[in-house]
Amino acid sequence: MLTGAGISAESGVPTFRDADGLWEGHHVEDVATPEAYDRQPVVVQRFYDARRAALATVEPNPAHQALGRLEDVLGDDLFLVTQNIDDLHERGGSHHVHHMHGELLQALCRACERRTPWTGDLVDFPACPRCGHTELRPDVVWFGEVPYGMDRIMLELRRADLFVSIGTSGAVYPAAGFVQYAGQQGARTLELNLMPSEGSHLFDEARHGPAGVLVPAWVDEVLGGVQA
Ligand code: BJW
Repeated sequence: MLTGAGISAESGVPTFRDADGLWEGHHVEDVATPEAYDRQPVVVQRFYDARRAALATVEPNPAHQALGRLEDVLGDDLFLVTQNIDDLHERGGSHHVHHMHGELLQALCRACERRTPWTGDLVDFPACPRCGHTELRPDVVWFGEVPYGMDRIMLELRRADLFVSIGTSGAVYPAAGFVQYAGQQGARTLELNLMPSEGSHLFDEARHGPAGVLVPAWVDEVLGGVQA
């Protein structure tokens, strides 16, 4: 299962490419690159500091909670990979979440390359608690960087008998290619999204509407089948 920004939209976390395509006044492509960080580190740190602070003001919605319930029943048979850097899946009851684009609540030291849980700001370039260098950046995957855990993701896509994509535009690779890969390996594919995504035609089935409605209904369907 793959999730994107749309699953957190009803919690009040803005998506990247809906409405005016701006995230707090920035195009994501202008701030989510290593080059942008090298050019304007303060702007990029402020962008992520604002999002980290906003995370404390939002709550998981029924879609996150439904996936938590699904994990309770399916256990290791469910592999949840999210492009989101928020922690709403975890707060919604999921215990095993693969964050392929990193996590907002972690900092990555560019000097020692170690990660540290982080809830405060980074704009003042605090010292890394592990090595003391002032080289902490958000632990997120920018354009041109390699997403986390790709080997594991590809393995799970090969194993899958069902691939479900929730709330993602299909505009960013490699995640946008998962549907084709999983389908070629024999999985049935299902899209749950507010509107048809760029790759909607690649899915065996597509259902369109808000995640907070579609996901709980779909989970009820699956659990009805499992528990019958
Ligand atoms: C709802 C809803 C509701 C709304 N209910 N739905 C040319 C061609 C092909 C590829 C490339 C290319 N040039 C460069 C590339 C590669 C590049 C790329 O894909 N670029 C594109 C612009 C084309 N990709 C990379 O660089 C990646 N790395 C890479 O490829 O490394 C090489 C490699 C790969 C694999 C193995 C080995 C090597 C890295 C990509 C990193 C993306 N990072 C970001 C920022 C992360 C940190 C942060 O959050 O700031 O990740 S960009 C941003 O986009 C973020 C998201 O995770 C990602 C995807 O966005 P998402 O989640 O789909 O959100 P939206 O807003 O686009 O869509 C929301 C959807 O929800 C919409 O469809 C709505 O309708 C829907 N929705 N409300 C249900 N209530």
